[in-house]
Amino acid sequence: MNKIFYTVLLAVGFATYVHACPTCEKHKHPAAQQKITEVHAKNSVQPTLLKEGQKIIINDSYSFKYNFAEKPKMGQSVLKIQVLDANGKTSSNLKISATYDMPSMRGHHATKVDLIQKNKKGVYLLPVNFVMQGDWEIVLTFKDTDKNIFVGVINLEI
Ligand SMILES: [Cu+2]
Repeated sequence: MNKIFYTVLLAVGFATYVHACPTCEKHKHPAAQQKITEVHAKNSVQPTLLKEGQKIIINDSYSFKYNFAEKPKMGQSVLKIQVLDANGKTSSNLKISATYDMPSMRGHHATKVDLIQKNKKGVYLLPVNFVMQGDWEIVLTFKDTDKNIFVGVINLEI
């Protein structure tokens, strides 16, 4: 009987120790970083967390900016992506694909766009259908010929 008691005590003690462990990966990283790690597991390129309106460097030849045509809300929104070449001119040389979903209920609204279409000005336009309120994640993958050169993640709340 005593043996069992001490075994249980030891197990509880160990569980408490593990939970409080300061080096534990789970507690060290903020939520956004955890999401990024999940995305990373599916891509060979290290994903970058993106911010609307900011210039994001892809490589020596390309950079891009993104913004929503209007403040995203329930229903259809349009994400605009403008790729710039080394001279700062709009470029439509890259292929961009996208996936989007709700991280809190992964798989339920998972949507894939294999090739984002461009308008006449060479700006990429991604229609995103936010069918629920809550947390959303959009993953953009940029390809030069057939090689992935950049993966970006957008996290937003609807
Ligand atoms: Cu949902």
